[in-house]
Amino acid sequence: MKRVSVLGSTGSIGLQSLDVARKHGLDIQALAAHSSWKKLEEQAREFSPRMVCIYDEKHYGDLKNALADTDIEILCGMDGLCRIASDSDTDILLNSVVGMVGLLPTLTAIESGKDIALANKETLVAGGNLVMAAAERKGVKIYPVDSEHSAIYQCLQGNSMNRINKIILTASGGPFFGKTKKDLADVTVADALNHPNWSMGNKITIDSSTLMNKGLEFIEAKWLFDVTPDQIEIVVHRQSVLHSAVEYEDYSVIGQMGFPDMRIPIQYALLYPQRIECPTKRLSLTDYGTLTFASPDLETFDCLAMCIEAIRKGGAYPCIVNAANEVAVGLFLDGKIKFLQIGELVRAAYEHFEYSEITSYEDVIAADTAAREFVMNSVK
Ligand code: MN3
Repeated sequence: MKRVSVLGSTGSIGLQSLDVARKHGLDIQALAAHSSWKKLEEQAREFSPRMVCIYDEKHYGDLKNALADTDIEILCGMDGLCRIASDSDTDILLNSVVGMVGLLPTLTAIESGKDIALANKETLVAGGNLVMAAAERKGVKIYPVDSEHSAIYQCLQGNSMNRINKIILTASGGPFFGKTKKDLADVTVADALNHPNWSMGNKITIDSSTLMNKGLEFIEAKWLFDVTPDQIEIVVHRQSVLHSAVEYEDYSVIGQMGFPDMRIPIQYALLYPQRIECPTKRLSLTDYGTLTFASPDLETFDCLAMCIEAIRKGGAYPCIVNAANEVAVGLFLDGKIKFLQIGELVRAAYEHFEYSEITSYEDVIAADTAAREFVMNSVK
C-alpha cells in the first residue's frame, strides 16, 4: 500500500484526500495543517502518522500538549513542511497547502526524489519553469490533483506517441457567469463564496468567482503539459461534468467526465494508475440531460485575461499576477476592498513591473514580495 503524506490535511482537498485514504486504507506517514491544530490532533489520532506539522508556530505548543500521550513527532513552520516533504519513508506527497507557501515544499520533495500529487496551484504558477526542470532532472512524477488537469492527464494516457493539438480547459464560469462589470460592482463576500458546483476553500472560491482560478489553471496547464498558450482553449461549461479534454492531431477530442467531486481526481493522483471504487456519487448523464459550452467573457473577468497575458509574456509575470491576486483576495475577504478591485489591482501590478526572468527560487520570492508590496501600497 502506498505511503502518503499530506500537506494541508485540514483544508478541503486534505479532508477529501483523507476520505480516500480511509476508504482504501492508505498508509499515512505525515500530516500538516496551517493553524487548525485541534482538527490536526483528531486526524493524527485516527491515522497515526509518524509526524505532524503545524505551520503557524504559535500553535506548536497547543499541538504538542494535545498529542503528548503519543509518540508522534511534532513539527512546525516551513522547516516542518520541508522535513515532511523530504521524508524518505513517504512514496507520494500530496501538497494541498494554499498559496506561495507550497512552492518550497514542492521543490524540496522533488530534490529528494519523491512523487507529488499536486493541488497547490502557486507551485506551478509562480515557479513552473523551476519545478518542471527539477522534476525532469530528478525523474519525479507530478500527478495533478486539480480536476481539470487530472482530466487532461487522464486523456493523455496511452497516447505518448501522439501530439496534442490543443487542450480544452473547461471552466464552470463561477457564480457570476453572464454578469457584466456593472452587475458586479456591489458583490458581497457571501455572494462570491456561493459557488454553483464545487465545495472548496475560501481563497479558491473567490478565485473561481473572478475566474482568476481558471487563469491560474491556464498557466499550470502550460507547464504541466508542455504546450504553448495558443494551444489552450478555455470553454465555459456550467455543469462541471466534462472536466477537460484534449484534441489530438487527427481532431479526435478525448475528454474525461465524472460527477463533480474532487475525490475522483485526488484518488487518481494517489493511486495512479489504478482505478478502483471511489467514495463519491456516480455520474448520471440523463440526470443532466443537457451539457452546455460557451466562450469565456474576458472583458468582465479581467483576472483571467491578465493570467493569459502574463503567461504569454512569461518571466516573472505569472508570479506577479498570482501574488497581487493573493493579497487582493485577502483584502476583499477582510472587507477592505470591493469585488471589482481584485481585478483592477491584479492589472495594476501586471502593468507596473518591467519584464524579469525567473531562474531561481530567490527570483520567485523577490517577484512575489515586490508584487505584494505594490498591492498593499496601492490600497493605503
Ligand atoms: Mn480546477
